Amino acid sequence: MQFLASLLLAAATVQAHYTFPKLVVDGKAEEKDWSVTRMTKNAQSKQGIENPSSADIRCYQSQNAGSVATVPAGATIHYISTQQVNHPGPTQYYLAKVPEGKTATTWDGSGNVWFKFHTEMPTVDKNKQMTWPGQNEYKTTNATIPKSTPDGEYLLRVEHIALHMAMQPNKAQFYLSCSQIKITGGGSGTPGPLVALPGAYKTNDPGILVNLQNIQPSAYIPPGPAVWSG
Ligand SMILES: [Cu+2]
Repeated sequence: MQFLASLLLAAATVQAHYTFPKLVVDGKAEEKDWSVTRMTKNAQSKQGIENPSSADIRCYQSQNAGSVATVPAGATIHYISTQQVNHPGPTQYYLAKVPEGKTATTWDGSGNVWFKFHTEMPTVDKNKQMTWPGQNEYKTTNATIPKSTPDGEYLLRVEHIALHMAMQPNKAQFYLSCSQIKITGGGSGTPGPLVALPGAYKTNDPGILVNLQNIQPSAYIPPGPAVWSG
């Protein structure tokens, strides 16, 4: 019985983590897992990243993907999650434009190239727990690709930051994926501010090292640069 109990406990722990293997654009999901989304190192383990300065914070990838998804500017996107996104914390989305002479299927996303176009603030639920939009769903929350984003190939990055242990340093958990996309029908906006990953996050950022019991929802500060909304 002891053995069974610990097996069940181990299973429950694994259930608490997740990956985002499938991008959905205007309601249409990529054909199969990891076809435009780069397979992540935790595809099996589902473990999050705890060190926000680690190289894995960029895309956490084990390999590039084979294809590139066409995404119209103004499209609504989200990701399918392998498990319930059950931890409190924000979902954020970033884009990085593939430089001249490179392609989305091979580029590594290095440099001051990433801008954030979506983040979220918490509310308090009926149990007086801080909660974020989309918590406990099997998908990430929706975001809109800003209409004025210039055409071209990009890496699209989703992250969910799990904050249930975040009162200790390096115990927030980052769950993320990057997809290879091509934006069409866009505009002449100038996205920014542009940041590097790793680089944009520090262990003691107030949105990463945070005790959710001790703050009001409106006092939460999502980590990273300001949102560019086009
Ligand atoms: Cu978990």
